[in-house]
Amino acid sequence: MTNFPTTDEIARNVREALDRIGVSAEATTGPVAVHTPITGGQIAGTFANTAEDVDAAIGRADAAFRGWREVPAPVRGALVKRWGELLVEYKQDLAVIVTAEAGKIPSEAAGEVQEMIDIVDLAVGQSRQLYGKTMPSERPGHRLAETWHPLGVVGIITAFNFPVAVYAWNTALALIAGDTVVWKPAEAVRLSAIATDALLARAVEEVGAPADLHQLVLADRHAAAAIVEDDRVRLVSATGSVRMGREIAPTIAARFGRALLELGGNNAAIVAPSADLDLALRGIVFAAAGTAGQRCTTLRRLIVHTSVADELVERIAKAYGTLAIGAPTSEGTLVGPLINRASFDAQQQALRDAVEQGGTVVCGGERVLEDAAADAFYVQPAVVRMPAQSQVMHEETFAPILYVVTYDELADAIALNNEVPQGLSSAIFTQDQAEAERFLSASGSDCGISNVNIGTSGAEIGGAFGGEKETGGGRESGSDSWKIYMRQATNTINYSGELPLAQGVEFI
Ligand code: UN1
Repeated sequence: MTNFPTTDEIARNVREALDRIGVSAEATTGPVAVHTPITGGQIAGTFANTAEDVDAAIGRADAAFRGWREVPAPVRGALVKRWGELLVEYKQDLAVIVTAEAGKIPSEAAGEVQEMIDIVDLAVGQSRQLYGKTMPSERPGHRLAETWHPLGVVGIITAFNFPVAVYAWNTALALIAGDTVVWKPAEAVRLSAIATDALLARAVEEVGAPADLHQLVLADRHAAAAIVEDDRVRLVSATGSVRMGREIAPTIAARFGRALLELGGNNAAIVAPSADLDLALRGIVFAAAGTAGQRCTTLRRLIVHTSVADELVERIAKAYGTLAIGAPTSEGTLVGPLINRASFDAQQQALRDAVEQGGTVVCGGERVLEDAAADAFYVQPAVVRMPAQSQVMHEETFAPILYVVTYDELADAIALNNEVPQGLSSAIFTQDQAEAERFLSASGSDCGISNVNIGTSGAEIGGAFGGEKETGGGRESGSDSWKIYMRQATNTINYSGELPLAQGVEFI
């Protein structure tokens, strides 16, 4: 049984962290309540922006873009670098706020801030590497080249579960690309957003960049609709549910805006007969129960070879029995709360559906610590054996439920991996290289992330992050994702003094 902090203690810690970061008490004492999932109590209040405010914010970001796009990219990098230094300095404070608002355990909250620092490093380097290609022209005395230019205002919509990292993935690259940003964070995690934005504001001021190049709007989706609808927002980068993606994608497409969508994940791991089960066990438990099952990369489906299924399931259940569940602020806690009651209700419904579809709950699933925190929702991570990959396994339930099915042939396991509508992350545990390669091949996993001997979650920022099918197709953070934040221009320069037409066309 863990010790529970009082809501007041959490609020005090958050206030102190905000003080150090430089966020005034006024900014966090508005009429819209901010709750902590740790106790369910209210820790602050914020003001809500109206649709008019959002419109004005887009206008300011658009005006700032006119100047920012002229600033040389490496100089833009200097702003991002300073932001990164402040993130290093206030890492602990930001992590405290993330823990309070999202319920993450401290090492995961600090890890999330580390992702911000990492993407900043990458973006600063990238600011000197916005390479365009030069290719031979088919005509004499001509040069043919591609140039990358700033795009415009980027609208960033983020989810509660990674309240700061996903914003940083987008913002660090958008800023070095010469774009300006308007951010709509999830309503549950507004303090994390205010703190992150305050650190960026400080960096902007210190390096003398245009103050309006970042705009934070604390608005619900109705008030923030302009981010999706307004032509001035050239790219909308949105992380959230498939339902949200279905709603916004047609609107953005109708105005020929760009969309970068990071929607649901329903990630699977295959465990082959040759797998190192000790290693697989650790990988599975972190990926399935870590962050209380609230990552888009969380492991939700385990596809285990029949020959090792019983042993592995027993060992997972045993390991689950040792996981410390409770207030993330208590030493040793590994599994914190679900974000709210709706999330708990969805978890309960999924378990009922699983049982109805023939599943057997091996362990977990029940609500715990209700006496200690009546308004918070802690659950025991569940393992459910399913007779087949039925409907409930095709849906993403944002809670720690791990469904297990078995297979005999690798081809069937890969088919199960790919059968669901989502396509974010996937993994195989095997010591058979040919099996691993088949899983990674063109006819293997259809996901944006495919791993070998490592779980589905916890990706590094260096590789592009995102997934296929209902996951939305977007890629953000590392690799060459910077290109989506820029527009490409192809330039043909004629220094021949003649005017030969391409493809040998003859005219005047
Ligand atoms: C998310 O859950 O929205 O790979 C992002 C991971 C993290 C990011 C998850 N680096 O689990």
